[in-house]
Formats: sequence, C-alpha cells, structure tokens
Amino acid sequence: MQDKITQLLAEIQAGSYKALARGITMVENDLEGYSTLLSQLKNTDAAKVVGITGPPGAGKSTLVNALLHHWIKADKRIAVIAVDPSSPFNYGALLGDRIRMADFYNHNNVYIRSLATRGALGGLHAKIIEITDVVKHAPFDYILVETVGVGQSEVEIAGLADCTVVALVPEAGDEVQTLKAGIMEIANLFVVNKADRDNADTLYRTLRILAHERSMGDDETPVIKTIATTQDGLAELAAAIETYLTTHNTIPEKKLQLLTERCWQIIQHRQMRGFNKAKLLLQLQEAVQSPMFNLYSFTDSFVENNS
Ligand SMILES: Nc1nc2c(ncn2[C@@H]2O[C@H](COP(=O)(O)OP(=O)(O)O)[C@@H](O)[C@H]2O)c(=O)[nH]1
Ligand SMILES: [Mg+2]
Repeated sequence: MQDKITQLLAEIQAGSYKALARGITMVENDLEGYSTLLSQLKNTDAAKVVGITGPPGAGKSTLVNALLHHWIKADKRIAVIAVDPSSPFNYGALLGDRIRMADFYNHNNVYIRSLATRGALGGLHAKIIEITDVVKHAPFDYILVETVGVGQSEVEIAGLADCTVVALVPEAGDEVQTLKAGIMEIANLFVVNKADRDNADTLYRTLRILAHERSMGDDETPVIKTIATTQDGLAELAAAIETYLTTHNTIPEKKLQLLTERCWQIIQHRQMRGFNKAKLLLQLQEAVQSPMFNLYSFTDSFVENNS
C-alpha cells in the first residue's frame, strides 16, 4: 500500500490528471490508504487557491470559465473545484457547471472536478480542505474553488482560499444593504457581474461605500465590474487577484489564523465521520411518530449507534 501511495503521489506531482482523479476519489470516499496519502502530501504553497463565492446564478461558473480563458493565454495551469449545490432531498450534483466550463474540458492545462455537497445543508463539501490539499500536490498555478455562498460556507471558503472573490449581481442591489456582516468580512475582492444589466452602477457604488466604511484607513476591498459572458473586466479581475495574492501572501498572523481554521475544520469533519444526514432523516421520520419522542435522547442514541 505504502509503495502504491508513494507512486500515486509522484504521478500527481508530475502532472498526471488520471493519478490526481484517483487521489481525489480516494480522499472523497475514504478509500483504503487515503489517510496515508494525506499525511504524505508535500507542504507546498506553489498553487494559489482562489475562492469564488456568491449567490446562485451570480455567474460564478461563467466567471471561472472567463478566468480560465484569461489564464490559459498566459500559459498558466489551473485546477477548478466546483462544489455543486444539491438539495438535501435529492443528494445529486447538478450538471450546469460542467456545461458552462465546457470550453476547457479537454485542455491540457486545465483540470476540472465537480463535487456534490452531499446534503451538507449549504455548507462546503465535507472533504473540500483535504481534496484541495491533494490538488495542491499537483503542478498548478491556480486552484479555483467555486461554491455557493449560503451561510456557513462563505466562512469556510475564507479558511480555504488565499484570495476570496465574492460575486454579486445588480439584482442583488437592495439586498446588499442587509448582507450579512459575514460576507463583507470574507471578501478580498468584490465582483459586480452582469454589468451589462441595469443598476450595475448602483450596486458598484454601494459596494464601494461599504468597502470604504469597512476599511478604517486600511486598503479598501477592490470592487470590479465584469460581464463574464463577454470577458469584459476579466483582465482587471485577474490583475486584482494577482495583486491581492502577491501583497497578502506573507502576513504570518493571517496565515496562522487560516491554518487554525483549517485544522479546526478537519477535526470537526473527522468527528462527523460515520454520520449520514440521509440516514438521520429516515430515523427521525420514524422516531417522531412516537408520542414519547424527545430530540435530545434521540440524538444521544443516534450518536452512540453511529460512532
Ligand atoms: N447578461 C449576463 N449574463 C451572465 C453574465 N454572467 C453569467 N451570465 C448568465 O447567468 C446565468 C448563471 O450563470 P452561472 O455561471 O451558472 O452562475 P452560478 O450559479 O453563479 O455559477 C447563466 O445563464 C449565464 O450565462 C453576465 O455577465 N451578463
Ligand atoms: Mg455555478
């Protein structure tokens, strides 16, 4: 087993997508040897992780596709991890992202992997940190992680990414006033996508004001207008990402905070191993029938029977 893992890691490092796919699948499904694989990953920060988050339909996948166009021209190697939202009631991955990134499905310098959220109720994929670390072992310049911004996942992506891009659309104009503090906190860059639509300037100005109020004398979070479908603003977005990465790479406190956050999440995910939300739903469905139902004693026995 040990030899096989060493071999697999060498192939991933040499750029084999087949080996990378196998490594990811091992980690995703807890296959034999996956913890050996994880503990032998090289500590490399060569690939920069760029998180793209925002509400459904904001154009995140289209932005990813547009960034791929831009970076391919500069001869960069890029991996995309798209976390597909899936309803807790059907546990399936959507095909949309695959279609919107189809331009690059067979490009030598691009590797694309979609992951289903597996009913993590809007959160990130439970293995996203581990999977990203496996991808980091491969020779990429950038790793783009697309996630739907709902609740907890925004904070999680901030712990994962070297630069977090929050994509919003003009339709969100009024909501922005009430945006949770969370999304403001985690944004290293704001994108106003669909700038071809009415009200893009209103949203742009609102975000500029918010970014200014929040900066308290420090650098303001940049706001960039894009039309992802036509590449408009993409050079500016790519430049802003690069600027952020080069100026924020070496702040030790920030890095330490992120590592603490990652370690914390790994511990949480390890503790949740063995638990299955679909199974929980089924058992609850039955348990609530009883007039004696008590959520706390139900939880105690569910934990006991599944760990
Ligand atoms: N008009 C316009 N439509 C866009 C733009 N960017 C994306 N779209 C469209 O918006 C829809 C949702 O895009 P998608 O990338 O799937 O959004 P996601 O859910 O955030 O990944 C698609 O039909 C895109 O073609 C844009 O800049 N302008
Ligand atoms: Mg998408």
